[in-house]
Amino acid sequence: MILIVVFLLISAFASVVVNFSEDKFVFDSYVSNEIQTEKIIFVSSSISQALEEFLDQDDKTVDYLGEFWAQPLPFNLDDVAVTVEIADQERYLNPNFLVDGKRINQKYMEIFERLFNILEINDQILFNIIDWIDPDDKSNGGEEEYPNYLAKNSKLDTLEELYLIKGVSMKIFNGTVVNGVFRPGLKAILSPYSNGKVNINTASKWVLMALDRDIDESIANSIIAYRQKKPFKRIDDLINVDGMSSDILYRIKPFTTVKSENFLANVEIKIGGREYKLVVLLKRKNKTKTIWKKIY
Ligand SMILES: [Ca+2]
Ligand SMILES: [Ca+2]
Repeated sequence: MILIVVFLLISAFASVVVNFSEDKFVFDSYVSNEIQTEKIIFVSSSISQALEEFLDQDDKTVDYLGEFWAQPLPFNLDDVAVTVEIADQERYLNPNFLVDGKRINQKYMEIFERLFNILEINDQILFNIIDWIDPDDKSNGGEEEYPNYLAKNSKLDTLEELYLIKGVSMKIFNGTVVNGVFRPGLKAILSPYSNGKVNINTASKWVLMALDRDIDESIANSIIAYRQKKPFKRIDDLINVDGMSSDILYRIKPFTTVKSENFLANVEIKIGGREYKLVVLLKRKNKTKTIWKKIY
């Protein structure tokens, strides 16, 4: 199955590579720049189509880190080198779910308060994030003021927007090392693309711990050890994990899943001596569709 998909990816490049030798003497640098641009646009569309096919090959009823889509996929063809890394987004928590219309969603608030507590991030930043998203503005008082711009008062479209929010520093965003131990930042635990249900087969220890007050580090580690042997096919299978109780299970059920729906692919492309970064967001229901793609 993987071979078929790799073949699809490679065949997408074949027509691009054929013309390379002609460029060298026929076109001046401007024209070859234009061609390079066209090539990369063509390659990007081919890759996003190939990614759709790739994810459609996968079992959609359960998603876990041992599956082929979760492994880095590098390949080379003449002077085109591509590395694909896909992350399901349901491994993360979505800050957009903190705000439900004009109100704070209390259930998500509890999860986020625990998360910020675990990561030792000041609670005030959580309120600043809510304020950034919620429709309340300065006219109601209480909104953070920013020197050169206004709070968005709408949902996050990208994670990098968090940088615009008061209190979010590089350390808080990227994580930091405390006493020789890495403490993750917001980028390792949040995503604005998740459907709001955490996939217990792919979520990190910190996200698992945030789900419930009774999931401590040892239970979270046991969940991870369990799924490495055997992925969870149903949420109810969590009851087999040491330390889990039916009470915890009952409480976390509405916020958890065993499969993922949104996938972000980070693709590095080296073509003609240049490097490009392609990011593709894909949504998979019955069929996988590209939601957007960006080239850097
Ligand atoms: Ca799967
Ligand atoms: Ca606001």
